[in-house]
Amino acid sequence: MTNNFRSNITPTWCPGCQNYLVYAALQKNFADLKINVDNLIMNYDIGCAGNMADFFKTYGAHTLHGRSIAMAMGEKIVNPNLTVCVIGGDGGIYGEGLNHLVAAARANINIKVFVSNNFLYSLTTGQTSPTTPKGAHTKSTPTGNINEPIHPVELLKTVNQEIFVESVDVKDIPKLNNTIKRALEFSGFALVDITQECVAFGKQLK
Ligand SMILES: Cc1ncc(C[n+]2csc(CCOP(=O)(O)OP(=O)(O)O)c2C)c(N)n1
Ligand code: SF4
Ligand SMILES: [Mg+2]
Repeated sequence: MTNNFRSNITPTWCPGCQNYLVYAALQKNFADLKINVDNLIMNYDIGCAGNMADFFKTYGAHTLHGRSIAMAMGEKIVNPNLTVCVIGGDGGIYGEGLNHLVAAARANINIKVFVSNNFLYSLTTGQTSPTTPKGAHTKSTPTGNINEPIHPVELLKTVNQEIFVESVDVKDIPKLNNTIKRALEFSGFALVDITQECVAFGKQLK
């Protein structure tokens, strides 16, 4: 079956949202690698990034906040022939779902996790996430964030040195495409941390 992986629903992100770049890069790499859409399953977390659920035309599940990796692990265990992907935000993957991220990395299960890391809970209009810089004034920390941010790439490298784990700035398009390609080709667990600025609520981080 041929497919450009895109549904006929127009994305509802804010104008200029950097999730458009992630969406385009994933489509390009699925096509370039000739990934069989019949064997592709996407698991979406909750949030602006997770809303990609409506914009891809593949098999998939729009899961619960923080639970997309748990779904993906189950799918891969049941059918190892599937290409199993996860798309989510820093709040869902590094906060509510961090235990699942660590478990998947420890098991080196062959799923591909793509995180739109915008350093905020954006869908809910800009509260702190685990990657929000210390001192940042956000809706949930009006006097400044008192917590140190976590560093997901460094964290996962301490969990398992056999896995693929890299961070890339969303605006570096060649590197973004190359990193996604290598993650999809890797024969085990892969995390691509895609740093970006939420154009609606990110200004408060500066
Ligand atoms: C279990 C649960 N807790 C909280 C929420 C409310 N909620 C919906 S989206 C969201 C924030 C999402 O932030 P992130 O995962 O970083 O995604 P982004 O919107 O930034 O892409 C929250 C807290 C929820 N839907 N479910
Ligand atoms: S709130 Fe931020 S992350 Fe969400 S759609 Fe708008 S720009 Fe994108
Ligand atoms: Mg976020």
